[in-house]
Amino acid sequence: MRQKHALIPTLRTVAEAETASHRLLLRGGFIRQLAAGVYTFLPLGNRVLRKVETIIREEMDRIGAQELLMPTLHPAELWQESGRWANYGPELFKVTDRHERNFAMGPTHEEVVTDLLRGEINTYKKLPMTVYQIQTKFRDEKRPRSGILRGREFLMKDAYSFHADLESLDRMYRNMYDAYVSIFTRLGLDFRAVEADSGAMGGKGTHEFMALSDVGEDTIAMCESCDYAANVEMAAIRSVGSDSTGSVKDEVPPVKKVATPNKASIEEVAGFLGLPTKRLVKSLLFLVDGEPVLVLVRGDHEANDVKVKNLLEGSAVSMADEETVFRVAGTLPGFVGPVGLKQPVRIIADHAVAELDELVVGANDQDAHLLHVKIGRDFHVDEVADLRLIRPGDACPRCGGVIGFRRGIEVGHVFKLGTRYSEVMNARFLDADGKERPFIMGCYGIGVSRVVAAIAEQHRDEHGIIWPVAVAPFQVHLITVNAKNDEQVRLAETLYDRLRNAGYEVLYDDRPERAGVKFKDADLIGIPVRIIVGAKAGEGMVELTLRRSGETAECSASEVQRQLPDWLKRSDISDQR
Ligand code: 9G3
Repeated sequence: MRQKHALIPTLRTVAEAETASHRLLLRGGFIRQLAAGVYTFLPLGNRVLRKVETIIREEMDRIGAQELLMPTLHPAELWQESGRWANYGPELFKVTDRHERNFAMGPTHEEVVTDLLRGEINTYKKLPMTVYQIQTKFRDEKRPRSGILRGREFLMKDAYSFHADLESLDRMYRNMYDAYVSIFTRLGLDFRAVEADSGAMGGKGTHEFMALSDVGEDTIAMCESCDYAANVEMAAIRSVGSDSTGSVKDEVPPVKKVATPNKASIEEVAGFLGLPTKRLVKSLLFLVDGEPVLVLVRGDHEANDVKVKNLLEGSAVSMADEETVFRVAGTLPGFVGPVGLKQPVRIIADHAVAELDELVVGANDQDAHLLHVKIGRDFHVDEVADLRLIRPGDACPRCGGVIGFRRGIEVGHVFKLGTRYSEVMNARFLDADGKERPFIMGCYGIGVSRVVAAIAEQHRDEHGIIWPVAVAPFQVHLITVNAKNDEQVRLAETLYDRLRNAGYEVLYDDRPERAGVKFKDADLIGIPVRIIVGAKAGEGMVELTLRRSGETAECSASEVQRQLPDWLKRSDISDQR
């Protein structure tokens, strides 16, 4: 492509843009915003997007997934069948057609694909079957931000697999998992597959693929010694013994009530009583599907809402409002405790609480706490479980090593759905015994447009993006230092034709701009190998430069073609982490 007539509107500065990738994608002329969370991919951005898609298609086709293209306009009826029309709230874009019929603009396609398969497949002989698409999705995010990292209209590869039994689903899940490892490796991403929570999706078993980045919205608990990695929402706590407290006293003195005048926070009470926070216990009243449940965690720990929800199999889990706290405990949240509640509630305690010899808890009385409380003697615990949030420094649940926190951008997510959709939508097949059974399903997503931003986050310097060769908009950036110098232009034109005829993708900066401007733009655009045609054009000499390392070498124009394969390879090797 010749830059003189190309739509590559580079910018020296951009006003807003809190993340580097957003700033550089705007400045490099890759994207432009149309509305909040809605973006145009300009020619360079589009070329990167298409390369990402090609890599994804190759890996999907390799594992036998069949590509199709489903609509973005979904009849409301399908979403009503699955029960998601009402409960997905404002994030679900809804439109009405000229006949007043309601549609959802698809945020995902479980309903559509399940409807498709229930109409076309009814025998186990046709299973397993996996289909996928690369399609536009719509989600009315409350706060779209960071450019295409979290848009309201974005490109997703979503695959869906249909099985007669769980073993078959497990095989496809493994194949998809491995395909994702290949995809993200080929894309040049530094990523981790982490155990995740399947959330509202139901089903058992799910992994998120996280591109490590400080601008990532998710926090990953990662072990420094083994390859354990989990979304902090899911990270398990190493079992008993890791939280052993001080002396084991056979005799706990009777409960003693102490005044703790307006000391509501754990830190204030601990300070007032001259105790470490780990000797205190937080009593948190949750509402799980409307039922109050008292959760006890150690004062220096945080309750993990996702673990509470998963333990209680509750779909709606929230902290109880003050009115409920008053009704159940008769006091303010800071003084709630498990002893002397106004009404009996289910009490579940984290392992670390169960290991304490005695507890300091709220007295269920304004400005008072109880000392020397003993589980079993002074109150009954219904269940002891892993309910707390993992912390940096905790022991790895798998090997006991040290857990660290990293932030990540979720670029992929694979789920074992089971019959979550096929049951409710009556999508069934006849099994080998002639018995009708609901499809067992899996679903697998990659945020294709988000991946472009994740790559830009991980591959950049202060001058611009540095595209891995596999996704770069072009392989070679050919630049004349002085477009008015005949010798330079002649040599550049010759190289341009020769390289393109050899099958290379070449962006040729033929603009009559000052050299400084052309090099600044080249840094922003980030094409891996640069060929500079300058003063020595008359001698048939050019310069080769790697965008990533800045490595430069003179080379005769006739040698360029032989050298390129090695220079392209060096561009990526210098990036190996
Ligand atoms: C909605 C809206 C937003 C949503 C969903 C539904 C996320 C929704 C989860 C998934 C699960 C998988 C197939 C590809 C991989 C991910 N946001 N999810 O279901 F109505 Cl408004 O999309 N789907």
